[in-house]
Amino acid sequence: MRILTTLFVFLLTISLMTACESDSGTLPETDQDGGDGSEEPTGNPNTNSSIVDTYGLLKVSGNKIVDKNNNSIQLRGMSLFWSQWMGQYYTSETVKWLKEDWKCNIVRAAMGVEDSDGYLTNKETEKQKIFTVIDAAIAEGIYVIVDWHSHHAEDHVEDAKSFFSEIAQKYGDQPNIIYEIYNEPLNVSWVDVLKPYHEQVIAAIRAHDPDNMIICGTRTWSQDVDEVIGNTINDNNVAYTLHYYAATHKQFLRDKAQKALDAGIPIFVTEYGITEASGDGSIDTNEAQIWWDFLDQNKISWCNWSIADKQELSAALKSGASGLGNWADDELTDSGKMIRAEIKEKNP
Ligand code: IDC
Repeated sequence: MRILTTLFVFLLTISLMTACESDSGTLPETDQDGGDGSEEPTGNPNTNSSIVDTYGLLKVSGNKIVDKNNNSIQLRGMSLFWSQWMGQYYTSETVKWLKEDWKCNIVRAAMGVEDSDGYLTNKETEKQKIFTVIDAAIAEGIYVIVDWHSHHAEDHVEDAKSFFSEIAQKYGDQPNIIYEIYNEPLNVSWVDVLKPYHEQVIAAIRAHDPDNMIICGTRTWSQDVDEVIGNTINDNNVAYTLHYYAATHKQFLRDKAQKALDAGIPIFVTEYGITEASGDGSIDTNEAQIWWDFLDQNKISWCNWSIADKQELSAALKSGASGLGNWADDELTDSGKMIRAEIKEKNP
């Protein structure tokens, strides 16, 4: 009898152990390594995985931006202001606040190039600000656009090549990085000036980073996306910038965007305002909504201009708002409040 009891206890123990082992084998696994394309992105805020863990490396596919599992996605976030004039917001705390409080899943670091005290005169200082924002975005698990904020980039091709080459070497293995290699060209030819500029800078990036997304500016302050039709850049992860200011640019610009989309051109709105093109003047709430509907219908990602406390209507912050985030509601401007509400409502 005693032997039988011992045998029974032994068998019970074995079967319990086996049950435990097979249980642990079915625990959900997190997929943070690129995945095999089989699961839906959830962006679930209740899990510990970040938006970049979930979506991974972004790619263009037809006229859409897709995640690592080939699901189309739309990002919404904020552009910082010219780095040389609003350096106080190029901090890890601001990036953290924009993610946690505003629910931004992307930020744009707008490195001023030519104008007074820009990158061309203060290379190390301006570059360090961009590094700070990139490092913060990586720590927070959100996307970051590295923007060559220039209107004359074709005059400084070698500088752009060496800057982006350095960024690609340092950060090219991180899925967070998106390169915007020319903010807003003026009235120069796509075929003769802009396309060759982009091709040279892209070659410098691709020498170190074969796959992160690169966004190219288009003629007339990045409005003429339709000029790219039939003349796209030969690289498999390039999108094109469309910029608008809702109180100035209306249906005519959506028509241009639609024409490009219909021709399979992927568009990324790396910068827009709900004011006039000056960044000031007036806010057009009605037109802002029409644009948001258009962007949502077409799953176009965007960043709003801008995180700044300058006295102008497009600035999101009131004068003196801290560079450490933690902004109270009454430190946000009308634009800041509207944009924050839109991001919080729509982002996962
Ligand atoms: C504007 C700033 C303004 C500054 C000006 C300098 O809002 O305070 O004096 O730059 O050029 C853009 C540009 C962006 C502009 C913005 C508003 O990318 O740099 O910022 N805008 O004019 N394109 C269309 C509008």
